[in-house]
Amino acid sequence: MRYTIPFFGVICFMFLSCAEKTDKDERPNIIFVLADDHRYDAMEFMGHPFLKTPNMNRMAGQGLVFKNAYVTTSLCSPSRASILSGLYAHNHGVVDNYHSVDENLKFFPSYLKDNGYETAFIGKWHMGGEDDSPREGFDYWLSFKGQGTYWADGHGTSREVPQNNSDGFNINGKRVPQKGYITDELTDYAMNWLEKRTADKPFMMYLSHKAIHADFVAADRHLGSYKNMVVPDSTQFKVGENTPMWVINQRNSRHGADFAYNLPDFDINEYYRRYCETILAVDENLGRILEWVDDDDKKEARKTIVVYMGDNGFHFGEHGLIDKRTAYETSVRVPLLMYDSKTSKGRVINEMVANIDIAPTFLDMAGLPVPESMDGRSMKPLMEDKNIPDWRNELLYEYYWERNYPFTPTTNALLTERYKFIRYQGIWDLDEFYDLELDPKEMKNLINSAEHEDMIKYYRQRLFELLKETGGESMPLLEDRGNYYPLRHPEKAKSANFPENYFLKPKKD
Ligand SMILES: [Ca+2]
Repeated sequence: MRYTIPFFGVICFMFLSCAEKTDKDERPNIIFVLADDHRYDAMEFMGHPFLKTPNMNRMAGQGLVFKNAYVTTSLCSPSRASILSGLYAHNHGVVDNYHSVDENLKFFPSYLKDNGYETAFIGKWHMGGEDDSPREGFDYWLSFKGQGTYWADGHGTSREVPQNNSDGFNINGKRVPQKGYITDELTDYAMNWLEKRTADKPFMMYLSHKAIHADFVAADRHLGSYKNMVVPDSTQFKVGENTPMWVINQRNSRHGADFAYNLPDFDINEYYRRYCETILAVDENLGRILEWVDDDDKKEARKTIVVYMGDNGFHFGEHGLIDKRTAYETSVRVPLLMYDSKTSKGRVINEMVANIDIAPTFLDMAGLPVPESMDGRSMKPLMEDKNIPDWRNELLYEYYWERNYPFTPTTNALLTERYKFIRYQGIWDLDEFYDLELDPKEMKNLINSAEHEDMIKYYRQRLFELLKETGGESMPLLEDRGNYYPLRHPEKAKSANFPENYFLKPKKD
């Protein structure tokens, strides 16, 4: 049965705005569910034409929806490190998917554990490749090496995925075989941990799904659910105006719509259907957690907040691309939803928030000070519907070139609610500037627009100011590791021409 307390009365209790006045044990429990590569619009309540996500809808309808949630780096390991540390990639140093984390880096679970929280990590860690041994800050640990696998026997996979492996789970240092479908099984372990725990202290559980990472494999029960459905917006395959050469060239690459994963017969509609079918188990299993939280008989459940987030987005043909990494909307925007059992009315929060805000928020919710070194900021006041006049209205974005996928350059961007400036490092190419209000699909690059010249100049300057303020003026240079994917298809899209304005204009007389 659901409580019917007036909404505003609930907020204070719900998010413990009164933390300092309450007993330590009244601090909230936190269940953080992280999905991999879940783009912001792949949820039913976002108006998706066929995808059904009843539990994400419920979180949105009865909880908080952060409409403008971003990642500051759109790649698995760097984004995960930002979530855990509250730092930009240029400060935590995890700038690719291949290197381990600096041992001196302290993640938010350690702060919580040191201050009386029971903590659990269950799922994909993916920082440090082949090592899935227990990390600092967790009382309970279950993880797997690299990308793990959807099924232990690998069925349903259509290609070899780098860093996939079937070596089972590492549970508190012991190898245990994987038995079932990964999303179900990780949630089984999560539910089991919730049911069996006896400690008389608040908890933080970090459930980190393998889904919905490529190569997408849905649970057997969901196979064929979206048969014959196609990518909703086919206009997205077009190349826009003044598109940088590297984008046009990436189209015919491992991360391009023409030669995705270097498969000559790649079918993007089929791939998208598989993505949506794989989301179904994430939603269903989220429902199991919401059900636990909704159980009025459990005191523990009533003070629990569930947070659902994606670690980065994913292109399905936008700009001729697949994968993520870029500063485009479908890559940088993520779902961010919050839910507890006592709130019945949903609320949309429009402020710009990011992966770097998760750690400060959780510390703040636990009544702990947010270390000054953290780049992110606590979202707790926004959760409490407070007016925060100095909340950020701009956000830094960065991506560091990986030799493995040589087509996407090092990228720095400045995002505001309406405009986006994107700068590339180390290549002979166009930068980008978009008016997202007039051009939400980023099809018209205004970088050469005379009308926007002053604004672009300001954005460029501001980008460097923010880099300087946050210590982002130097770039880590890490050793090349992993596979190299330079292949192009000889019969697909040709190389880009240089932009017209790069050519010397002949003199008129
Ligand atoms: Ca990811």
